[in-house]
Amino acid sequence: MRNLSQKSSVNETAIIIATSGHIDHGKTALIEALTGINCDRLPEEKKRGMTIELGFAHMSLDDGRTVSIVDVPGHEKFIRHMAAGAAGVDAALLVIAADEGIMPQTREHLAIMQLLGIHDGITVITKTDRTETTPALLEDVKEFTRNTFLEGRPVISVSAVTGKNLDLLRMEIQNLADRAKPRDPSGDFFMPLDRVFSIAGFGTVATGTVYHGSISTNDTAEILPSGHTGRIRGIQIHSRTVHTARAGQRAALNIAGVPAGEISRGEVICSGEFRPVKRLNVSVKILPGVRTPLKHMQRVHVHIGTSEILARVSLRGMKQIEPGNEGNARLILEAPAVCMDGQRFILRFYSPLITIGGGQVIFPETPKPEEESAPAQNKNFYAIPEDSFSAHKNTLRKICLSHKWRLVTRNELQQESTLPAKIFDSIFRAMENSGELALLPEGLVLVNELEEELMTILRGIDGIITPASIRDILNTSRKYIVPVLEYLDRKGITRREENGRVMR
Ligand SMILES: Nc1nc2c(ncn2[C@@H]2O[C@H](COP(=O)(O)OP(=O)(O)O)[C@@H](O)[C@H]2O)c(=O)[nH]1
Ligand SMILES: [Mg+2]
Repeated sequence: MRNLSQKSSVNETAIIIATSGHIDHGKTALIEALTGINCDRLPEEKKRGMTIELGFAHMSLDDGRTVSIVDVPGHEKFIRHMAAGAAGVDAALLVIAADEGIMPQTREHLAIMQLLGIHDGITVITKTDRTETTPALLEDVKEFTRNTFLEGRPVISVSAVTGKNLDLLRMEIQNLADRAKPRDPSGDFFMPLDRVFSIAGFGTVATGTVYHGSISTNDTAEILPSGHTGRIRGIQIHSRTVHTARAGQRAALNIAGVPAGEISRGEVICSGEFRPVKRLNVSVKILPGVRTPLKHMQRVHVHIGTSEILARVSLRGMKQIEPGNEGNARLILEAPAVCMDGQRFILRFYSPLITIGGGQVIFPETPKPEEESAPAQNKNFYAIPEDSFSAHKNTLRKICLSHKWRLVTRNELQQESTLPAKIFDSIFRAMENSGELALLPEGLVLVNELEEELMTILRGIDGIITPASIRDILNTSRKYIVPVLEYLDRKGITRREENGRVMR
């Protein structure tokens, strides 16, 4: 925040990228080689040659846009910092050292990135001045990234020491920026805090990744859960003073009226009607490699936004969720959280501390009057009582079934349900996450009852399956059958052959 008073226009932020990968694989060195910025700024980091805290850098693309970079620590002890830094970014650089290959935190970081819903990135093989990238390593990487967001994405061998292929990497980062969907800056402002400090003459400064909405100088905002209200005295993006910070940017906010000692990392600065809650309805996925299932009422660490909160997982009727499986659950938090509908989170076992899975907030629950003094209704939370939640699910299921094999589209389903868009989105996503329905190509919706009916029919077909043969059995048209078959191909149930499809 050095030049806080200096006004200048900032170049558009194209994308925020986070590093990921095992300790000592060259993440920080790579970012320094790319940007000239050394992210290990703490004296202890310099002394130990190890990243502990999050580091922040940025680089300019040829077209003038800026790429923000969050450098995360690789050490397993600092996964909480990693999860805080990676949440809310657009893409990942997965760094793997050529001489060591895939290591435990390479796996854990990729799993976390995947669970956080990050959907684009680049695999970077570093230290290739020491060891050439071997065909065996490339094969390992291909196998390791299969069925993840890095499958089919570029793999680039570089050296931070000689600068080899850094131009190629820059080009791929530009491509990444071109592929990224611009974020919508409208709506309420929401930024989890990752650093809070005080600068003499300016006062409190808080930094973070803006998840949603925008904020301008002189706006007031709340910091939750602590409940402070402050005025935005100044905003900087990459050390330049700007008037407004928007979704998809890294911002530093100078906040008047709130002492730095009274707010901390993990809190959210927001406008609108966000409220802290202690119960979260969520969908949960347990990683396939975890040794034990997630049990009902198990105590876990929840990493959401930049916060880490202890919680018990109520599985509502289920005894446990097996590794590789998904289910709906309720998190009973030991401290309040402030989050958005649809926000991703990571779950780690209480002990031993390993990442076991993650999920998505379906909608934060209305605070109970005895728990919170905050108002119950809230336009960001769409708190839907549990019984009407199941009722809405049932309505959607019935509408889908009433159309039989002339499948409804997602839009038609919303219209017929007459549910407001936000509530519909929440319920639809919950049903998608729990496997109660699937969204097919062309926007068609397939509920699992129909899918099961089709599976029975397919199992009865001996040999080649064609759209025409199923169309006649189901009394429908090709228009619906082709997207269904494409979906089954994608799921690995059917496989395309020359004359049609076969069951795998
Ligand atoms: N020879 C060589 N050494 C590297 C390269 N990149 C990083 N290193 C060294 O590897 C060590 C760990 O690098 P660092 O960037 O701190 O790893 P991080 O823990 O992943 O951030 C340091 O001693 C670096 O100087 C590289 O491309 N070539
Ligand atoms: Mg580092």
